[in-house]
Amino acid sequence: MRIYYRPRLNLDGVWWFKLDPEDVGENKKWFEGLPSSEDIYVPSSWNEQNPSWESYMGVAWYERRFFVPAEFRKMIPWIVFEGVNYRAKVWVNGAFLGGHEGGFTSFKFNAEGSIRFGEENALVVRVDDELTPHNIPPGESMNKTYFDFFHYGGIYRPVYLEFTKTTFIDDLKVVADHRGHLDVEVEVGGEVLGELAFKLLSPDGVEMMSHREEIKDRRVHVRAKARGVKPWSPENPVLYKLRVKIHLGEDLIDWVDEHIGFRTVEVKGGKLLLNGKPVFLKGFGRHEDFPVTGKYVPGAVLIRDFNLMKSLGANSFRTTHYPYSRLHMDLADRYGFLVILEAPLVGLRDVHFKDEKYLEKAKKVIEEMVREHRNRPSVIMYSVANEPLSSTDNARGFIEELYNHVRQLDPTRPITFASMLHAKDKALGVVDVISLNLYFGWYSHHGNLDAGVKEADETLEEVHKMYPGKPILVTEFGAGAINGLHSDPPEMWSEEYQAEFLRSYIKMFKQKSFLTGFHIWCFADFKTPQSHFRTVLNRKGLFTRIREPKLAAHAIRREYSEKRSDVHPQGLKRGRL
Ligand code: GCB
Repeated sequence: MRIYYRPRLNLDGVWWFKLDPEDVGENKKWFEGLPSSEDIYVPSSWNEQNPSWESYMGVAWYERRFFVPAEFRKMIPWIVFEGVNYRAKVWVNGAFLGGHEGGFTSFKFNAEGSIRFGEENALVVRVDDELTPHNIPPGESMNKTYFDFFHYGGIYRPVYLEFTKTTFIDDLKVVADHRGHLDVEVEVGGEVLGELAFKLLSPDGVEMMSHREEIKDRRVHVRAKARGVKPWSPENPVLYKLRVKIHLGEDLIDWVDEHIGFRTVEVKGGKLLLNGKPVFLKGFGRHEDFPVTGKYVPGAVLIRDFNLMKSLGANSFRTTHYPYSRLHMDLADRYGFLVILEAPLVGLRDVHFKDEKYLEKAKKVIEEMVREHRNRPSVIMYSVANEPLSSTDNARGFIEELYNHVRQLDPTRPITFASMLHAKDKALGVVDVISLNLYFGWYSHHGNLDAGVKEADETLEEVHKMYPGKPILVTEFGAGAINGLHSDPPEMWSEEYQAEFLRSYIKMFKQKSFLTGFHIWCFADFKTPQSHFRTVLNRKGLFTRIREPKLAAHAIRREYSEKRSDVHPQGLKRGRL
């Protein structure tokens, strides 16, 4: 979690909006000001704000007017977008600032020279959410996607202006292990001058360490050992403050507090270790999805989600199927969740594995994701893809490229991807932890849970035999339930079938010592493209879309809050969350 002590101008609120189905706006110079408009709220996806925009896919324009105080005149104005789906082009007062492709990572532009101080300014953004097989994630149309979640468009994460002096902290990379080793790299932006001051503060504000040095280079690297630190863990998610300031003489030039946790993640002897001890992941696959706001989940709902997950005894989730918002990840650090951070590379197939350009684009997205979230103690693993059709050597090569890319960006965390092909997957050998999505008894053996669990059991054993040295994580298993639908005996879509499905799978998982955890698919119902096998929503949630519990939530509370030694044969102690 990072706090910048910089002047900030929040641009959340009502903006002007105009659809551009014929894509004429750029020729007609709409970037100088929209000719007509409707109201839209930012941050939030556009689709549900007006019934006629619900299934709109294509180009749309946004405009926002704002005032910049004259006293910021000597500072550099940055425009920060935390998330726009999918392509964005940005103008300020008619001047083009730049563009960005990719819906789930943030980007910013230096708006020096185009912002008017002490005056009104116009920010115009062209957003294009057209789906193509070359998008990340890929698809063809609203209801023909290679991924199973609704394709929401627009500026759906916060937008703000931030002001820095002409020397500033451009980037910060922190590695902090459970023994107190600290490795900090600061990238200085702008003019190289001044002095960098570091401090480590305990959770109650006591100074534990400090260091000052003159800035001679863009990159300042500090290694240190902090004594007596408490390790970060789900049981005790203790966050320390790494305070970085730039001084020039008497003046404070920039100031960033990074809230860090000291913890170590390793894969050793077929086990996933947290702070040197085996750890068992119990949790969920999830989505950023909420009625009306779409892909923006308001803070209050996120806090409810974390409290619900905790109350169920969960300690982990995967950011299925894209990096989540900064606020979402900040809460994961604070609530002590063990997060698998997933890249938005969902449903890749042969056309992608053969395409050099697509590989480059995938690497860029991964790099943006790693840079944005690499200092978080909650992120314990990266997932480079979900359900690639990786039964070929080409696919293995592609996953290997992604693996090596992440490895080089961050050598400290294990890497995985979620496989639906199991033993037939050629890329399992590449990664550190094997992740499997299992749906026997739902998509096959309809309504026959015994047969489904048996096949899931055999699949786990088969993959374990092929890769005996690797921990296996079940990244998805689940069944749909329409809330309020009951049946005895349990039948598909009833709350009872879902609860029984999860209980039977978990009973089988308890016999597998090579498992390092399981994530239920999924936490809450979420909107999907229309199709004959979805009822508007994907109903595999333990909670409805507005977070009301289904029967399975109660069943899982009992399963997850059992002593971990009962859940897991290796005798781990129960952690209070
Ligand atoms: C999966 C996918 C997930 C889907 C889920 C389902 O394997 O990873 O995105 O939503 O199955 O419910 O079919």
